[in-house]
Amino acid sequence: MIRFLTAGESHGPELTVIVDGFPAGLALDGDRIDAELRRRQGGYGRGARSTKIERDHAEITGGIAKGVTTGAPIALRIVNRDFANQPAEPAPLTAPRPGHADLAGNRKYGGDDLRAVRERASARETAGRVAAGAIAKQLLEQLGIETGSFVTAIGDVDAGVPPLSTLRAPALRGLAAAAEANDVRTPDESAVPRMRAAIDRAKETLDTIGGVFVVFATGLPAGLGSHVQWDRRLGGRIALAIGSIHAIKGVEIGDGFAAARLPGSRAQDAITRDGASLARASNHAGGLEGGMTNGEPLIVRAAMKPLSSVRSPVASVDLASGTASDAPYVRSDVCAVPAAAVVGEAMVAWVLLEAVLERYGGDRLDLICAARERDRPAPLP
Ligand code: EPS
Repeated sequence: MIRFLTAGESHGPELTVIVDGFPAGLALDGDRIDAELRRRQGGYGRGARSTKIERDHAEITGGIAKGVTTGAPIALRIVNRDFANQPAEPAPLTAPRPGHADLAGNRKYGGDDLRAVRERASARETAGRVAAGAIAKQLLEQLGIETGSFVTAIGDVDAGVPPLSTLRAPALRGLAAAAEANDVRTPDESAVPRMRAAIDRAKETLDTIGGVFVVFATGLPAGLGSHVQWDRRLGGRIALAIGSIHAIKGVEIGDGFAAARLPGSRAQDAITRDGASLARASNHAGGLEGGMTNGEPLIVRAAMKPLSSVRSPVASVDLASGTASDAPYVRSDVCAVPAAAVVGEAMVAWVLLEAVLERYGGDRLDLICAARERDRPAPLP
């Protein structure tokens, strides 16, 4: 069994990540973990904290010998540079901010300073997820599995992207590569200035803005996940992983909500023959059938709400005095959709790694690769 845990507060000394149950034998590239952390920190609309103060670096403090994983828990630390700027005795926060964990977290854990909740609920935690995901990606790559992402909408500005159900692996990878070249992480170059302008407008009007992103994976064997039990179905596991990301309010697999409007006959992916192999005419299913990968690209779409920390006044009630009081504005990003897409990749990579290790064993990379090699469908008669 593989799992990862994160700990640490947004403005505490550091974030801690422990990856437990990771196979032995992978030469882990720390620079590539840091490269993923940098991708998450970027994006147009991010605030000063992420772009100017923090320079995320994952220090590996356990689980590797001579650069290679040993099977022991992998421990990582990511220092919060902003810790040095924190006041020793900050005044308590007592008016909960709507949209955040403040009120529900205080009802749950008590206390007289909402900071205790918000410090851990902060999306800064996703730096730890991206570090764990970067480790997962390095193992998946050994099996030819790649993940990627791109942004398809910022607010009401849509990118021009072909129907996802028509996209094969090379096209998906091409879109992700195009998205990597701009700071809204969209493959449609013509949408970049409009998306940036929408973020500028949100900032000028003291507001925030959400959006939609796609995460995909290619090179997948058929049969990851299982139809036999609800909690082994991969669609549910992917939805959990993406839905657990801060500010995500919707998850779709393949055609998702659009499929609900189609007749059944048009929402299928016909099975065809391509030489000695099987092929699919389309990918409405987003690579999952019956809770398992079917060998086509996995395609997931997620909706991110606009961040709840808006500069304009938002009504609340001060819990200490019981009087009406605007929620305090605490520094925030205007838009974090490009970053959330990177987090989405990490979470999808993580779930796929879990499923791969369930199928091919989890102790040693060489044995996992050999088991994957044996798992090739026989040529058609
Ligand atoms: C966040 C609020 C902001 C974001 C932060 C998440 O932090 P601060 O209040 O310190 O400016 O910048 O995100 C990050 C620092 C990060 O690395 O993602 C929040 O409330 O969730």
